[in-house]
Amino acid sequence: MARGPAGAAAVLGPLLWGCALALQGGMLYPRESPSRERKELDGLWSFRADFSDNRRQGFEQQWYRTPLRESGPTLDMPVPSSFNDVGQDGRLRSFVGWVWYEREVTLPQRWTQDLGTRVVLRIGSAHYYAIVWVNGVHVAEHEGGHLPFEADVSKLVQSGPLSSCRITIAINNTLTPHTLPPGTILYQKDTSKYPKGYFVQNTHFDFFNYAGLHRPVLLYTTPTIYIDDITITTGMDQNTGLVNYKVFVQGSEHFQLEVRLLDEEGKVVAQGTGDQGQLQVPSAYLWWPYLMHEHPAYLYSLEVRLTAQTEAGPVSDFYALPVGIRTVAVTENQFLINGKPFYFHGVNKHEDADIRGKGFDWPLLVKDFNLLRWLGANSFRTSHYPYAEEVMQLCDRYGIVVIDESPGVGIVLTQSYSNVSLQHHLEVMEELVRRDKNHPAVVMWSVANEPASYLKPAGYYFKTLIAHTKDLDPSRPVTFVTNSNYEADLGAPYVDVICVNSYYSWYQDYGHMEVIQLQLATQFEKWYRTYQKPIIQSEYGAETIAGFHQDPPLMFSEEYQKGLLEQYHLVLDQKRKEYVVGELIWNFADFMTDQSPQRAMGNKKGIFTRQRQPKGAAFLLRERYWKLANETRYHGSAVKSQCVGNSPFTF
Ligand code: GCB
Repeated sequence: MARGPAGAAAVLGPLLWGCALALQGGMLYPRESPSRERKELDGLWSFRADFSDNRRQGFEQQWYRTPLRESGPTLDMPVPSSFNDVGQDGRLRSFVGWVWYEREVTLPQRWTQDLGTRVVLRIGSAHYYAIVWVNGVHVAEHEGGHLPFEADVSKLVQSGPLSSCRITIAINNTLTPHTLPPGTILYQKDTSKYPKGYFVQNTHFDFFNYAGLHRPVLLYTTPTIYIDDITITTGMDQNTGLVNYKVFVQGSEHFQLEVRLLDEEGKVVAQGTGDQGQLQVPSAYLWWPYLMHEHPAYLYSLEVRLTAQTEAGPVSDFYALPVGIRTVAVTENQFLINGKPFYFHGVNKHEDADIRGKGFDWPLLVKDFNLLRWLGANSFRTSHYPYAEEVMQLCDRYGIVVIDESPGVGIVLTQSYSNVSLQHHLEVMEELVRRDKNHPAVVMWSVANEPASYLKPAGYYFKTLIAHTKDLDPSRPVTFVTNSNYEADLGAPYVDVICVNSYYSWYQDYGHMEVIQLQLATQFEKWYRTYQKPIIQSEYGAETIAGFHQDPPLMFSEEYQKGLLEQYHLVLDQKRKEYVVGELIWNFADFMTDQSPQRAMGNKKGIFTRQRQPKGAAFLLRERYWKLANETRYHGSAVKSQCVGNSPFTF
């Protein structure tokens, strides 16, 4: 949804944010196929931050009308990347307001001349609010920094003799009580202490509000009659895999659809026609999580072929979607995948690294997955926002199970429970489900992290939000992540799984690891007694500066982190025999936060440093996770004897 931040408007000027459009169309990942081409726009873009007092000079002078360099000095800015840490300008690192990106693109001749080609601009993530122009013409607006959006730019690129186009994107990172995540702008009016017009942005979450074009930007083509969306749900009937499909087509009402399901060897195992149906796969290979089965992450390929007759001749479109056949269910004390108890032994992550901030980076991603597999982690939570689509694809391929979280983090102000906020949150869940619904790796939605769920309006807010998410996707459980310290949790009655964060002997009883076992056992018993739902310890951990050693352990040393984890594990080992179904360490790696006296250059609760080097706790967890994997592995079922999912490990 698009709207202007009430507080920010005074300083940042009356923003253009108007009223929201309802969610339209699909958001299939742009894949190449015989009928679809891609042109990646990653690389250097021209960049300019609007440092004017009201941050509105760019709009007043219409920087989108002519090349950005004509408006004044520009910088080279890599895409994808956050803009904050790549330069040497301290003002840019903490900049709040509008920044401008621009890129000239040369297009293949066919794209500009063939009117049967549809050209789409796709932006993987622009944090937080974005306005897009092509050749000076407004083509899209989007609110929310973690989900993709698109604009059909065919008419613009096909309207003249030009074979190039100019893409301008203005991005505003201002957060308000109604954005997700929320934030506030604080104006300091005491002129004896602050210069005139001084303001800062405050947030209630513990990571740096990096901004910019964080994920790939690209142009892709489809025919003008095209496959717009596909929805898959899967099931099992004895040994027969069931793949229910629904295909949405745009551009015509007269078309034929053929659907084929291929196994990993390219053999057709089922086929159908029409825009919806059920494919039955005898003796199906199931999609199993990493380490749960000797052949995890089996992926079929669903090939959808559209054909239509038009006055100009026949049109065809082709899209291939990876499909994993698996089921998910929740009982009073178990989380079941393919009908077998699944125990989450994994991590919480962040999209975060040196220099690039939250910018997508393949080497970093592959390193992270190699570390996850080394660790024996079978799962992670996308704390605290949706991650890049390429991350989700690797999870499918490697069998890493995902709790897919919305950017609902730091919802603590009463204003953030208003109808305006709720409406936006509902739409974000729609965008998230639309993007990630077909990933077998995604087994649960998390609508928020540690919202102030004890506030009165939280009951209605979460009831509505969770019900809506279940309507959008009845095939997956829904949760939100709570804090063990909350006296009341008005949202918990509506979740399927209790996810609870606690930091015993860290934020309370500092240094006293001897209280952990009692306090953690009390926590689990209290939550289970109240709700009779399976529980995941969704965060626990200790701040640790790599290389700090102290024995007997003191806080911030590697020994303390290990000692604290061990105390948690003693209780987890008892309770996982009853109703605890998972443990996710906080955090996979150190990450950047706002500056504060509590944070020494970011949050250091990683078991790896920000540069992905192990602290002592990584080895401790590795031993534990492999042991858990061997205990909880499912022995049975006839599966294909072939290495899938690139797993380098054998049992
Ligand atoms: C939490 C939050 C997480 C913080 C973590 C911490 O409960 O969910 O975002 O980073 O604690 O380290 O304080």
